[in-house]
Amino acid sequence: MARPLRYQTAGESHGPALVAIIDGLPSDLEIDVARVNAELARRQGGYGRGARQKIETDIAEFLGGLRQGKTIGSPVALRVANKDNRIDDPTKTPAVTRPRPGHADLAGSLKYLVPDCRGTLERASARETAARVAAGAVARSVLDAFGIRVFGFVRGACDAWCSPDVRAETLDALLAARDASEVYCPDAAIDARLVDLIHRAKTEKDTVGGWCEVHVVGCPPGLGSCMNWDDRLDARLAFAVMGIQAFKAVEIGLGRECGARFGSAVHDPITYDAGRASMASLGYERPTNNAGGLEGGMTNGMPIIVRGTMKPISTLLRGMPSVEFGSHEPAQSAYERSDVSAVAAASVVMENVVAFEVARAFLDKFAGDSMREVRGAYDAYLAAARTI
Ligand code: EPS
Repeated sequence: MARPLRYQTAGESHGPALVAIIDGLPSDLEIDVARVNAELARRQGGYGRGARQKIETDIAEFLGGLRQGKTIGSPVALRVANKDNRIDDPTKTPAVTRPRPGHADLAGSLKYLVPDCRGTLERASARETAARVAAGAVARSVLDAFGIRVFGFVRGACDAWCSPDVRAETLDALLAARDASEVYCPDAAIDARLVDLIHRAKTEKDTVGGWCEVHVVGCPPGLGSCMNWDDRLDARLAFAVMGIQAFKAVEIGLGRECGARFGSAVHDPITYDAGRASMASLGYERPTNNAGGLEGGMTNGMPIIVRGTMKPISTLLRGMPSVEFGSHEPAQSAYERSDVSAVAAASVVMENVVAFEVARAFLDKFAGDSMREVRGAYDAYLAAARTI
């Protein structure tokens, strides 16, 4: 019985570990463990990160679901250990009583009725994204098996942004450029400006956010569904991306710019080129991709394009106006060790949560207990779709 792909995480920032359980993977799927760990290492990087990343070496330890590197059809369990494990030592995790504007501190203390923000911030911390990156990187092995590639990068921040031409043909060069960049931005000129911007924020004891973008290349048409609102893949992607700590907006394709144009300048014309019938588009070509690969909540054979906006980190070295719990007197917000910018890391998180959602939609359409059945369903579908 094929179960829907889903996952859950547990763990606090300074607890013993972060864990993830991934349910619904078919059997006989080879998991690229080296890539899972490479993604975890990438998540720890990027210019502007704080001292925590020098303490940790994030590695996924698989506790269940695999035999000799392949799934057996059972839930996959993994653990990423925290070296900075001090949650039970009150001297090393003192009470936080001056909530930071923008963080979960105030809302969490009011929700859980605790005059110490520590409990909420331990779970709200973006450290949890290590577990989400690992879960996405595991599920991504499904996409690898069908030649579907996922590419995430930093598009920019403030007044510096790039618009790379992402296509199957340009992907390798863009990947190399992104991996050579300190802020995971494939445009060298913008990379330098972003480094300057983050440096300036640091000097001013301030923080900076930015925009991340993810492209999924090689997706067959028909992933997601227009039949039920919660099966629409654009809706699922928005949910997943908005669920990343500090994300405040999600766009698909042209996104909010759609509101500024007439229909003829938004919708992507449809043409047919028999010579490209073996491509993901099955020959249906679109000279533009304003839809971001999704129409009616379903993939249309063009690359999926998702953009997310990350707000600046809410822990400012210089603080922000706040109030002391108990006395209710004005006070500058508390400072906790943090990052000046985590936008590069966020692009890795976004890449992997998007990969997870696409893998989920893929397995919904081509469901099977084993990879052999999934492949059979995929091949049969493509053969049928080519007759349309
Ligand atoms: C993070 C770990 C955290 C923070 C950051 C991201 O570690 P620590 O709190 O021990 O320094 O650096 O978390 C936040 C930005 C936040 O608001 O909590 C990580 O591993 O990504």
